[in-house]
Amino acid sequence: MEHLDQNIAANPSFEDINGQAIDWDNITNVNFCNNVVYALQWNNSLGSCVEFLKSGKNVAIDGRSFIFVEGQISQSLENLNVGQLYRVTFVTAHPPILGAVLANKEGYIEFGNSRHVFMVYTKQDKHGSASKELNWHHHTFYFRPSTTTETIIFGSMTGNTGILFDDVKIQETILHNHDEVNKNGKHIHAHVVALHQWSSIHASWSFVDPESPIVDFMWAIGYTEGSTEVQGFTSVGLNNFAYNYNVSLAHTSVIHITVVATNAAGLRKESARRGFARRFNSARH
Ligand SMILES: [Ca+2]
Repeated sequence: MEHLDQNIAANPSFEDINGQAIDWDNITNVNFCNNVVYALQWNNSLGSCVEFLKSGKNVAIDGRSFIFVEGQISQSLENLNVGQLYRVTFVTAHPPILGAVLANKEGYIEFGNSRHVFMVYTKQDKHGSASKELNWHHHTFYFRPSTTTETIIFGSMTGNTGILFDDVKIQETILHNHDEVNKNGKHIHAHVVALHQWSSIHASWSFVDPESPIVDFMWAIGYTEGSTEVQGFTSVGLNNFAYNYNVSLAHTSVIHITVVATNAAGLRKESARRGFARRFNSARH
């Protein structure tokens, strides 16, 4: 599986804005939604609140600014290759509501007719209040366009007080059918986000069976090759990717993801991949 370098999202890092940005470094008491702004190339849905945050320090994941969204923003993507697999990666974080105890939040991404919900975990300091420091979560999803023009939407679930987004990448993916790639497990990609007791695991894969079409994928997560202590085998149908936002990892740095493809003839092919549980931000206080 190869991800092409070209990012087809416009203004993907929310650096170009129409309106006034809020200076992160001078935030004392955040009062969002007084003055709604627009990210160039992005549309705000009716009733949504969108704000820009800017910092001279390295607060954004990419560039200097990032976006706060309560409700949803969207962008129309054109000249898509119908039926091809596209990868969407982005980062999210909680907005800084100083002194308040935060709950975990949910956001969603929509592309064409498919919607995926993701979690944004909180990080609390020793006193139980929220930290001003951002804990960016990395997310990965895959989509297959059914027409050459599709709308991509990023949003926060109803009842939430909004989510920060940065660094959107939308890249076309090419699936290869090379035996040597299939043998060494390089056709499974995985990343892990671990934040205190919460973790999420994203995995994607490419299997090609030249003799009989694949009809089902199952994936499992464990601490040794082929094992399932963290997550038992779970079917994801014909999806080339899967995610689990509710994972408890023991204190270990290695996880193994096993994917089983079943073809129309009922034959199964198994492949395992070792992933490293990168602990984003977990050492900071
Ligand atoms: Ca940015």
